[in-house]
Amino acid sequence: MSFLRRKDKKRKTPWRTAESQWDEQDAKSQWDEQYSRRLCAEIREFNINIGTRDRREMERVMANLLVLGPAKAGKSAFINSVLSISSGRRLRTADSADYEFGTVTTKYSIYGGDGEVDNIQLHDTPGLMEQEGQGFNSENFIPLIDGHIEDGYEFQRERGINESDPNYRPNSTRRDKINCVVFVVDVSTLKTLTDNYTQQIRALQNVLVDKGIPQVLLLTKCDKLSKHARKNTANIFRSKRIEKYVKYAGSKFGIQQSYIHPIVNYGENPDGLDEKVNIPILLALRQMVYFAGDYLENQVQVERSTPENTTG
Ligand SMILES: Nc1nc2c(ncn2[C@@H]2O[C@H](COP(=O)(O)OP(=O)(O)OP(=O)(O)O)[C@@H](O)[C@H]2O)c(=O)[nH]1
Ligand SMILES: [Mg+2]
Repeated sequence: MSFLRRKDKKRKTPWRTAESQWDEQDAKSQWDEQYSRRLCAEIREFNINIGTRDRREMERVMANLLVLGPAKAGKSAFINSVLSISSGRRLRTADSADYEFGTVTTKYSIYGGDGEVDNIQLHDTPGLMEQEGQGFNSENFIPLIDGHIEDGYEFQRERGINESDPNYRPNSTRRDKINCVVFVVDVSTLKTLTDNYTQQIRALQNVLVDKGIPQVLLLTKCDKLSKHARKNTANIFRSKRIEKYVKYAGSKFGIQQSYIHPIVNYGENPDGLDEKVNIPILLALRQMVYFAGDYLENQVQVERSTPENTTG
């Protein structure tokens, strides 16, 4: 892994290109407010066909994004960043802090649904932790993605949710279910992330593969890894070190590189918004919404062919 320690050099052209994830327009766009607005509009206006091939019936995607990852990875900070971009001002709705022990988030909380991008819901969870019985309880994973857990559920260390819990939702609908999972990893800890975490994440990924639910990976705190990204977030796709870490994360988690998004979250200082910070976050969010839409469109077709399976 010595390549991960090499000096951070800046490329003349971005390493992410139109061939890998970006469209032609992305590759040509100036990183300005107009581009940030265009990305918001593409996210907000993304439609899927819930009719048939012959009688199309378009519906706006409501993306239900489940955010998972190690404690302190920046999950809640990502949610606050998205909510801030959507509302046009800095918000700190989800609890996010530099907390030495345990996980700051202890409850399952659902955010979103208004502002510039009003078609996404972000589902915040407690962080994964090394010790069993702490943080995210993986027994809750399947009930969560199947939409059986209501907003506000306090995670229990010793047991997963069961049907007698007040936050248990017996009959979930398509609107309650998760349609894309977002794994969040702090890029500055990627190299030292223990096998315990990698295995926990891999186990969750296997469930998603079985269910056909799409997943993406966010690499947060790129400002800590690259001085170029720290100086100007627009350099995130020009930093050779970040490029290498994206490749490394791809092999560590078995995820295609174009599904891995390096970002810098808005931090604890209350400064305003900056489109150079917004753009990598919006590029990631756009892919999540597209993936959620593809999955939903597919689900609608499956439900149509088996009408008795509309609830779960
Ligand atoms: N420099 C930097 N700090 C970040 C970034 N993202 C998050 N942080 C900081 O990292 C710390 C942890 O962030 P949280 O958002 O609370 O992390 P979390 O994954 O929600 O943590 P738990 O809820 O405890 O699992 C906070 O102090 C954040 O301000 C980033 O991109 N860059
Ligand atoms: Mg949190």
